[in-house]
Amino acid sequence: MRTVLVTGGAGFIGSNFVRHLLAHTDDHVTVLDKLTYAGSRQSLADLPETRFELVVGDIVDAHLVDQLVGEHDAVVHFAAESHNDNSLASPRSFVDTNLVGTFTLLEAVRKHDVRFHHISTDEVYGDLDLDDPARFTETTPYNPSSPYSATKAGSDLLVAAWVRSFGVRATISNCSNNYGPFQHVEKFIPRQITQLIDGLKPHVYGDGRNVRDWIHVDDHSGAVMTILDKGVMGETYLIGADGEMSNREVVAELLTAFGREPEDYETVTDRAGHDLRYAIDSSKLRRELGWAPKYADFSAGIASTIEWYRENESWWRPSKSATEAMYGRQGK
Ligand code: NAD
Ligand code: TDX
Repeated sequence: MRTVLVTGGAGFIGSNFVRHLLAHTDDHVTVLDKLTYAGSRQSLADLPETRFELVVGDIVDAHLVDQLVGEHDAVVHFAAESHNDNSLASPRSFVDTNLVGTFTLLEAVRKHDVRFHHISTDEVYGDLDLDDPARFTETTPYNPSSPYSATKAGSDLLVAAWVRSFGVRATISNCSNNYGPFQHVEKFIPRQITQLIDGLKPHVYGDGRNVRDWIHVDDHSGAVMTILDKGVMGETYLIGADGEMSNREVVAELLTAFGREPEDYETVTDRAGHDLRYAIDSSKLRRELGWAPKYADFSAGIASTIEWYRENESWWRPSKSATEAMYGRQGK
């Protein structure tokens, strides 16, 4: 039986990944999570105690990290400050968690020679023009825009340096925008779904032409499991499901699903430095490791996500008013 330490496992993607791993392997999982505003015990509440444990702690805590890493066969590192808007308002915790936290984990996996998989984002590559035929690949130069993406880019470079300099057994994946259950209401799709459940209007930044490349979170989990099992040490894999859509198109899809007019949204203050377009070419992962996404139909994935938010109001309601108050102060 393999033992896996999952950092940030009480967050959106981490909790979905833990559920995916428990369903598809015999692994025992330990989650290390600080339970910031973005982490929730409730997201892990239904998991079997015999195969799963939650340790509440900080990835910057070198003593705790060293002890936990030494007790596991592999580490999958999701923990991060993840929201671009927060990184513009208050970047300090992004440097602490995303850079110093990743450094702390790397020192522990180096000491104990433990397999490490680092979760990152397509935002490290900057953005593309709307009419650019190019998509990001593993060789696209790094060019991050926001404090969030700069700290993620820095964390990727730390991993690459620890591989080359110290022979750490690590892989990196850079994924596009995820959607699905258990995503915090600060993020685009859950914010708009919960606005619509409350009978309010979606809020679209700027002119809404910005494009994101959407992937269902369960497809991200499957890709990470594939890389953990079959990935080549030192390699980077891009994860994406050919899901490019403008923010206006996504909002129209949500409004239609609620029986509202597709243009019935408010335009609000744009995000500073707002990246225009992300697009992933995931052919390396598909060709070399045989991965393929399962959620081909965005409308079906959105319908089941809306259903989840309707049925799990007790999960998101406590965060909704504080999140909207924060956006209100920013004119968003
Ligand atoms: P999230 O904000 O929902 O969850 C982050 C989790 O990390 C939370 O449970 C939080 O409590 C925990 N955490 C934060 N600081 C910590 C610390 N110092 N020590 C321990 N735990 C800490 O984020 P998410 O959207 O699930 O993203 C997870 C990872 O995936 C991040 O590394 C992010 O950069 C990456 N990613 C996200 C997306 C996306 O669309 N959301 C896309 C690509 C990559
Ligand atoms: O209310 C909103 N209105 C709006 O138009 C919000 C919250 C967002 N937006 C726009 C901004 C982006 O163009 O929607 C798009 C998506 O926004 P976010 O959900 O904040 O995601 P993004 O900034 O694209 O980053 C996400 O994908 C990459 C994750 O939050 C990151 O963690 C990941 O690395």
